[in-house]
Amino acid sequence: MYDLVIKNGRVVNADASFDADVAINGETIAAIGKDLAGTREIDATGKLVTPGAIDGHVHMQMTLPGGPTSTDTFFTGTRSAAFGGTTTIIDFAECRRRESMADSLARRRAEADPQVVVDYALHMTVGPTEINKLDQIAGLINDGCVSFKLYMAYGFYLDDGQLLQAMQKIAQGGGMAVIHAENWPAIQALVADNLANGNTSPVYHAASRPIALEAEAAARAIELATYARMPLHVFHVGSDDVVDRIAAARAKGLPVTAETCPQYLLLTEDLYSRSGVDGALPVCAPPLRSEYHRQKMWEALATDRLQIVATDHCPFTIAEKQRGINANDFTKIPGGIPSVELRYPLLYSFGVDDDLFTENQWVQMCCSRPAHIFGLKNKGVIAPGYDADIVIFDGDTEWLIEPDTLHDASDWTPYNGTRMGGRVISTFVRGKPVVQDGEFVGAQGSGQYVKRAL
Ligand code: DUC
Ligand code: ZN
Repeated sequence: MYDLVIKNGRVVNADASFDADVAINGETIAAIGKDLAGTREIDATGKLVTPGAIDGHVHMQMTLPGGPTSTDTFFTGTRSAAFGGTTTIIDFAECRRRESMADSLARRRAEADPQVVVDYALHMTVGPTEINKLDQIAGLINDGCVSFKLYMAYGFYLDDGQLLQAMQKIAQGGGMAVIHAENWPAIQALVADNLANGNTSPVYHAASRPIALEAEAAARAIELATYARMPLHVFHVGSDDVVDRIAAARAKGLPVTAETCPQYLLLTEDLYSRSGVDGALPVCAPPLRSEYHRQKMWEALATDRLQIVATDHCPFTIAEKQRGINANDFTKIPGGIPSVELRYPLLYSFGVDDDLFTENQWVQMCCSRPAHIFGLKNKGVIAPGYDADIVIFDGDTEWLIEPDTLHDASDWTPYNGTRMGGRVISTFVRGKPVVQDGEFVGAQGSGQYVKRAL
C-alpha cells in the first residue's frame, strides 16, 4: 500500500505517454503501473499526469538599482507558479559590494525559505564587483550552486575581459553560465541619440535595442565560452538571428543551450506604439520583436533549434510603469513581464493544442530539459526514484485569462482575454498537494532550496 496513488491518468514524459497509476511514498515516486493501491487515491481519468514544470528564470522581489522592487514576493510568486503547474523555480542571488558569494546566497535563501511554496534554486550573479571574488566560484559549485549569471547589459555589465575571466573560473569549477546577451555600449549610443532627438516613447526602447546588437553579443558570448570550455545557456531569445547563432554552435557539438519566453512567443513589438501606459507595460529586455520572429520562435521550439521555455517573470505594477511615461523617458520604465503562472498552460494551448509540437515535446521543453540543463537531478521526469513533483492537467477545458483568475501580485497581464485550451487541476511538490482541484492548499515555507550538480 502506497501513501498516495494518482490513478488512471495518461502519464506524459519527454520520451513517451502511457496510461498508468503513479504511486508515491513520502516525497518520492515509488512505482508506476496498473491497479496500484494507496492509503489515499486520486482519480485522474481523462487527465494528463506530467512532471512538475521547471522555470529556470524568474525574478521574485528583485530590487532594480535605484528603482522599484518586482511585485511578486517569494510567496505570491511561487503560489502563482504552483497554480500554473510549476514546481521548481530558479531565481537569482546578487552580491553586495563587500559580501562574499556564500553570504549573498545565504541572504537570498533567508528571504525565500520562509515564503516559498514550491522548490527553488538560485543562479549566482557575477557583476564587475565580483571579479575580485572569482576564487569563490569553485566552492559555490561544490555546494550545489552551479550556474552563474553574466550580464552583457545594464550598468553592471561585464566587459569582454571580465566575461572571459569569469568563464574560465566557472569552467575550472565545473559550472555553467547563464547569459543576458546584448551589446550594452552600442545600445547606450542608440539610447543617447534617441533621447537627444526627443524620441522618448516606449517604441524607442525597442528601437534602441535592435536584434543586431543581441545577435552580436550572443555570438561573442558563445566564442568566449567556447574558448573557456564552459557550458553556456542563453537567456530570453526572441529573434531568429540569435537562434541561428545557437543552432550553429550546437551543430558543432558545443555545450550551448537557449530559452525563449512566452512574451516572445505570443506578443509583438507593435504593442509599444499603444498610447500611454499601455505602450509601457510590455517593456522588457531584450524587447519584443516582429511577427516574423514570433512565428520563428515556435518553429525553433518544434524543431529543437531552441531547447527550453522559461519566463523571465519580473512584474512591475501599472503605476511603476506609468512613472516612465510621466518622466518622458523610455529608459525609466522598469522592464519585465509576468507569466510564471501561464507558461506551462500557454505552451500546451498554443503548442500542443494547435499541433505545433507534441505533448512529449511540451514536457521536454518545460520540465525534463530545464532539469537536465540546470542540474536538478531528481526532477523533471515521472519515474520511480524521482521527486514526486506532479501536475494533473486537463487538456480539454477551455478558459479565458482575466486578471482576477491569476494568483500573482501583478495588477495586469499581457495575456488578458486569451482563450486557453488546457488547465492545471492539481500540483504536487514532493508528494504534497500545493494546488488541489484549483484551490491553494499549500503552506508558506514548504518549498525547499535544491542543491544542484551538473
Ligand atoms: N529583462 C527584463 O525585462 N526584466 C528583468 C531582467 C531582464 O533581463
Ligand atoms: Zn531575467
